[in-house]
This record gives sequence, structure tokens and C-alpha cells, in this order.
Amino acid sequence: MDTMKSDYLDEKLDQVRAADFLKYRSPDLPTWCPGCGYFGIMDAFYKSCRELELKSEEICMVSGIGCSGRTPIFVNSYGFHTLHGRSIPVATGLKLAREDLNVFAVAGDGDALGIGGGHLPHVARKNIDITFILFDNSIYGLTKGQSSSTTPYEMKTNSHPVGNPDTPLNPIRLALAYGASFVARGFAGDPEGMKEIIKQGTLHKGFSFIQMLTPCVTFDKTNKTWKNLKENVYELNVHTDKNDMETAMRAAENEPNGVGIFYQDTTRLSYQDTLRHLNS
Ligand SMILES: Cc1ncc(C[n+]2csc(CCOP(=O)(O)OP(=O)(O)O)c2C)c(N)n1
Ligand code: SF4
Repeated sequence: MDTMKSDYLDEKLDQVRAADFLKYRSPDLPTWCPGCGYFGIMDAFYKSCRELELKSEEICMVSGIGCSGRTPIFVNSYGFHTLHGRSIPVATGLKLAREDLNVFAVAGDGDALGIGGGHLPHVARKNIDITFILFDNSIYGLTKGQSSSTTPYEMKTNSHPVGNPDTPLNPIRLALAYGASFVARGFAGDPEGMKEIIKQGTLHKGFSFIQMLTPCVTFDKTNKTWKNLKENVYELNVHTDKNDMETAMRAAENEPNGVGIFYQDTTRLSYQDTLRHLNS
């Protein structure tokens, strides 16, 4: 690269880094593919942190393995890049030890619902006060395009070239059934919507489950593409009372492209509040 071009890029990068909400971004440049939906999710995350006025030292970002696993590297906060499928148990342990921290856990659909799927019911039923963001692109990104637990039936992938034989999981329905006290869905192309949901999830006292619909631009050319998502995603409008499990379950079933908050129970005590209650 010639010197002039490099100076120009350095100057632009300095300007971007100086932007207020980007103080939550680490100096490391993301290694994700250009166009990946994860950039949008992180942008919304940084802006949520700014609007909640969180201090970097009050945040911990915990991830498992996958493209999504790299997330803590790009956040200017404490962070753990843990084992495949284990962001939830590590985040749980951390929250029990450091209740003062805002603990976020992230995972891809393979990480969270495949190898790590056994952790979800327990963090939900215990109502551990962490915010969990599922980066749901319905494909294994890092390992190059295998079917995941949310890949549609019959979709052709690198592991199932003639079509996925498995029926996909419905993450929102699962989170509701497991007893998550905050359940929401966002879309990587809707920065304002995601920002609001992440803020609400962070403020919620208990386990917050947020599914983000996001494209893997490299390994999915047919399903969760930007075009398909943009054409189909809309704002959920079914709710009058967010603490209504029956309506939320119906929406989980009937509105696979609806974004917003499906369910929130503010009456349940978080795990640590329960311990205090039992000990009082
Ligand atoms: C114990 C273990 N098994 C398998 C792998 C290989 N592996 C790494 S990431 C991954 C899946 C990634 O897909 P996903 O969780 O959907 O995340 P994405 O890369 O799309 O963000 C797999 C199977 C591993 N690293 N460790
Ligand atoms: S492989 Fe897919 S999920 Fe991973 S960074 Fe590239 S576009 Fe994003």
C-alpha cells in the first residue's frame, strides 16, 4: 500500500475510534468477513453500552467458539473466549462471583444450541442475571458452512449437499419453554431495534435471552441472506401484555421473522435475589 493511502486509512481509523460509542470497541480490527451481520450486532451492543452509561470495567463479555467466539476480542472490557458451547456456564460462574459486573454471553447457533444446548435450560430456570445474545445465522460459520441446529429442513449446506435432513430448533420457543424471564429477537440490519432490545435485556433482572437473526454472507447464499431478511423481518405487534406466556408461545410459533420482545416477567427474583430471600 502506498504511504498516502496508508496515512489516509490511519486517519480515518483514528476518527472512527474517536467516536463516542466506539470507546467500547477494542483497538483490534474485527476479523469477520466483510458484510457479516455480526458487525451490526456489535454496533448495537456498543451503542447500548453508551446509552446505559456502562463503564468498560463494569462489563464482561463471554464467548464460546466460532466466528461469534471472537466477540470479546473486539470489546474494550473484561472478556473470556472460552470453550465450544460453554459461554453460558462461564458467564454464570462469573456472575455468581462478581454480581456487580454486567455479564454478557454470546454464542452462535451451533455453539449455543448444539454442543452447548444443555446449558440453556438451567441458566433460564435459575434466572441467572446475565444477558445472552444468540448470533443466529443458521450455519456453522467458522468451520465453513455445516448445518447447525437452526438450519432449515432441506437446505443445502456443505455438510448436507443434497439437503439438511433435520428439523430445526425454534430458539424463542425453547427459551420460553425453559423459563427464560426475558425473551426477545432482533435483526442485524435493524440497529435501533437491536440497541433497544439489548438495553432492555441488560436492565432486566434475571436471564435475558436475545436471538439475533444475522446473515453469514460467506457460507449461506440462500437462506438468511441480507435480501431475504430485509424482505421478511418485521416488528412484532402481537403484544399488549409482555408477561403472557400463551401469546408469546403463539408468536414464537407463528412469527419466525417478527422482531421485538416476546416475553418479560419482572416479578421473578433473579438467582442471587432468591438466595438473599431464602437467607433472610
Ligand atoms: C469441542 C469442539 N468441537 C468442535 C469444534 C469445531 N467448531 C468450532 S466452531 C464450530 C461451530 C461454529 O458455528 P456457530 O456456533 O454457529 O458459530 P459461528 O461460527 O457461525 O459464529 C465448531 C463445530 C471445536 N472447536 N471444539
Ligand atoms: S464465516 Fe460467516 S459468520 Fe463467520 S465471519 Fe464470515 S460471514 Fe460472518
